[in-house]
Amino acid sequence: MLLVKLGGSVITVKSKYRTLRGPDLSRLARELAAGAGPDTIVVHGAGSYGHILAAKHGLSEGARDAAALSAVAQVQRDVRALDLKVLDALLRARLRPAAVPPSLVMRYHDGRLVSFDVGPFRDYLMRELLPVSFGDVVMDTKRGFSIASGDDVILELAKLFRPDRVLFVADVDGVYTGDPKRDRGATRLDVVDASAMGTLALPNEAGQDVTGGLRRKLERMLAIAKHARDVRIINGLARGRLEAAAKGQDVVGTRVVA
Ligand code: IP8
Repeated sequence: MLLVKLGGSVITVKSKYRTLRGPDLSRLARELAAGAGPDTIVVHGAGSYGHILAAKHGLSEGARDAAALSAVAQVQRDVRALDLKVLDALLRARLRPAAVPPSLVMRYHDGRLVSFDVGPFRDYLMRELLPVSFGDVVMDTKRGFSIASGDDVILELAKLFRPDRVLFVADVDGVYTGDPKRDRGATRLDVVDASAMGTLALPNEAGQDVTGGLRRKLERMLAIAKHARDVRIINGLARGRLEAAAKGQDVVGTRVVA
């Protein structure tokens, strides 16, 4: 099995509210159609369809007042709007996507996942459809609502399906010793493991990313690597890489090993 996370930074312009990177999304969908086998699940991030409003209203801490509850409704609607764009792109690429919204299959308590219904994923796969899930606002039995990252969905799927390969499609070539967008001396690492984490100059602060900065994301990937044979971060803006990686080829990127 192949799990693919299309990062929010590669399918949207993360700093501009509800702005799609349409041509990149269409190309990535075509690359998936060319490279991925039938046993594949796609999960996408929320990008600017989720993080900007969720950060503004502090939704990762829950939602109780009227303004926050209105933001829950708006963000749920916005991430679905993005999901429809992803479904459209996959359909144009002649795949058979079927949406599995986390708000219907995941439940949290005080910010922690307490239940995950894998049934719809399994049922669509059995019927030869391509399950597509995404970062979402989900119900939380203590805080009202919580944010489920697409990475959290991937972690649960990895535990249950033990995939051969998990591909995190990002807007950079992999994990660097520093910030590759600012520090020209930053070098890419071929492999990252738990021991390397301590030596990396990773920012702890997440900015507008309500599901954590790079450190938090890498921690999740390390957890995912315990349940998958091969976990990699690759650059989705580099033409052809997703297709090659989906075919099992060894492309430029960073492997995450448990
Ligand atoms: O972009 C975040 O999901 P992610 C979900 O996969 C929301 O971390 C609603 C901000």
